[in-house]
Amino acid sequence: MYSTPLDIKNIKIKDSFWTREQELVRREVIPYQWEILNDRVPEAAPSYCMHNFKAAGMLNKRKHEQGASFKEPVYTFRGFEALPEDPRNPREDEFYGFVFQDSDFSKWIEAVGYSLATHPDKELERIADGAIDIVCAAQLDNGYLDTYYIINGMDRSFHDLRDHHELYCLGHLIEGAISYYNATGKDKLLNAAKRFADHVDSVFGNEEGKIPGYPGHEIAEMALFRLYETTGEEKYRKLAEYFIDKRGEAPLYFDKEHPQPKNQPYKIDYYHQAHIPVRQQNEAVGHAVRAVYLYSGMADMARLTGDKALLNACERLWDSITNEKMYITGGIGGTHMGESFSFPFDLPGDTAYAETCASIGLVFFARRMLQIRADRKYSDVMELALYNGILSGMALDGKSFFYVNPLEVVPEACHKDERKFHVKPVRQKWFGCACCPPNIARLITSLGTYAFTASDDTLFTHLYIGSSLSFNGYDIDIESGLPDTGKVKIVTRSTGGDSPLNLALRIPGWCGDSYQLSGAESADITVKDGYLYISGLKGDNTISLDLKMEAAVVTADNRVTEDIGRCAVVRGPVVYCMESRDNGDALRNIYADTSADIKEITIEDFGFPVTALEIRGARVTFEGSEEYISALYKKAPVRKAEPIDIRLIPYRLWANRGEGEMSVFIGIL
Ligand code: FUB
Ligand code: ZN
Repeated sequence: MYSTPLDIKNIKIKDSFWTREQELVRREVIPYQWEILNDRVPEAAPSYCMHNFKAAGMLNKRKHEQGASFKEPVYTFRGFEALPEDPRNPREDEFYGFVFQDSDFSKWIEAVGYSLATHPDKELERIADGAIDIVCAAQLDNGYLDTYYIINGMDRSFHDLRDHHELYCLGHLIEGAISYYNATGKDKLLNAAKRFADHVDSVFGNEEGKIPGYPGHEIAEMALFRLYETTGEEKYRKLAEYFIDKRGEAPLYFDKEHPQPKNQPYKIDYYHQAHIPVRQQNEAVGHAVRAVYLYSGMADMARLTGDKALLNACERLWDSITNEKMYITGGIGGTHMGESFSFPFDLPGDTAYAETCASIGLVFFARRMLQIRADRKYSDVMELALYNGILSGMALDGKSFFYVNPLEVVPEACHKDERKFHVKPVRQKWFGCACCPPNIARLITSLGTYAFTASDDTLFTHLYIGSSLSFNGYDIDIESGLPDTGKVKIVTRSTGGDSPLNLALRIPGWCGDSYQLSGAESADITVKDGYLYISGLKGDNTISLDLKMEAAVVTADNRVTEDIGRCAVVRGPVVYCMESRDNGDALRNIYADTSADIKEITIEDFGFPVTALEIRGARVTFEGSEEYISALYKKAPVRKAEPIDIRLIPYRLWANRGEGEMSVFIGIL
């Protein structure tokens, strides 16, 4: 029996940890991003996002006014990121920014929708309605809506599916429109998204005269399934299925559009997960965000169609990622070449890509797998990514962001070594390619839809987040101590019905099945795939679940050569790291005594209490006495070990106290 996310309006999050993050997004990030979309933050890279919609709307208006005498722009390629000569004086009728710049609005409005669903806000709604008017004015009469081509010339639209992002923009537009519609009941943007989807449906497919292609950057697949589930209109589901079935068909569609670029450093068909049909895929490859967005769509399709071959492929791809290609932080994408997965077990820390969006996509994939079958192997990773590789993407004030989330940083290398230019030692105000910040915003505002799913008769709790919700005739209040303690309390109150209540509670892998349950004595209790099924509860109950949470030392599989002889320290779902601010520079010289007790301390460095850790160790150096060829190398080294207490902070908080070295992995003494 499949489960579905609860209506976001049904989940009131009141949590000692996540309320802060949600409020940050609501009060700071959403307004800040609106300023950014309108190029009103002087110290940040201009977005040009709303500028482009206005320019396209102006052209559209002119076209209507001039009728047949309107001269359509003739397409000339101006680069994937077009910039004005003077960044603060863009021409009002030109397109600027990345080819997918429209999607920044869509992600913003999606976050706005989730936020309004739980926190009505008339002023924000007024701003959003105004933005929607601007966006909709840019839409062509046939439904097409991508400002890059509307402004630059429609004659080449849908001619470069491999690199251009029209179908990606469609996907994000659908997601944003559904969120806003669900929150407000206003369907203007939803209708625009449907019209664009209808246009795409009329243009793409196997039928004679249609384009037999599919998205170069996946997301339209999962968005169209969602549009189908929102509207009940089969055509959207069929279109999504077509895109998924078509991918990987030989010969490669993208090659028919135009030959592969010469000297491409990575294999382009792998980059797009189009090397073979999706049901035959065993290994997660290529651009990591694209990959997990595709796999999310595949999981939707497997759920909606019962297609076993597709589900098996999803399971294999999940295992490929999590057993061979995932950082301990829930980051994915081992190489910046093509922002891609590398080969199995290649997980370098200092050149990691681990794009914030990729971890977010992993959460999308996990939730969809959980909807098919509750298994903690999915929810454990979902939680890991959330507390670590995703939250690290945003500063504590919500005003600067990481795109790349490395596991080791030496600032000088980031500044001087071209191989590490993608790794930033401090968060950036904004990015020309600003996919990550609005992605964080939409995820955090919709957190409740990842924490819980429900089948007809069972409420699944995948993440422990303090919340109130109702389900099957019960009001349910959840209190959670995570990530500080593993103490969870669930109070259920019958609201009058007589059906029993069934709960499925995740027992996280990190507690190693050490937990105590009380208050559910009257129910049937079974455990399956890491979920505790409490069935047949009646009336009012107070259930306590105590998940053992203690700091632990973890090592990577020996095939991760990068981490041989090194360890990481975790506590529950939280991964810790060293910073030079606490431990001095040259973190590679620090070694931990893994047999020592790990001390928990509370620190106030971040403006609120944070559980930090201390472990005994040493700063180890080797000094030789006699030069070998030059002063760089010495013979007869003598080991010096100065005992120290190594201070560790949660990885998500690194680089919030200025620039310095950071490392998740520590040498083992
Ligand atoms: O191509 C759109 C987005 O930009 C991708 O998802 C990110 O990886 C970045 O390349
Ligand atoms: Zn991104």
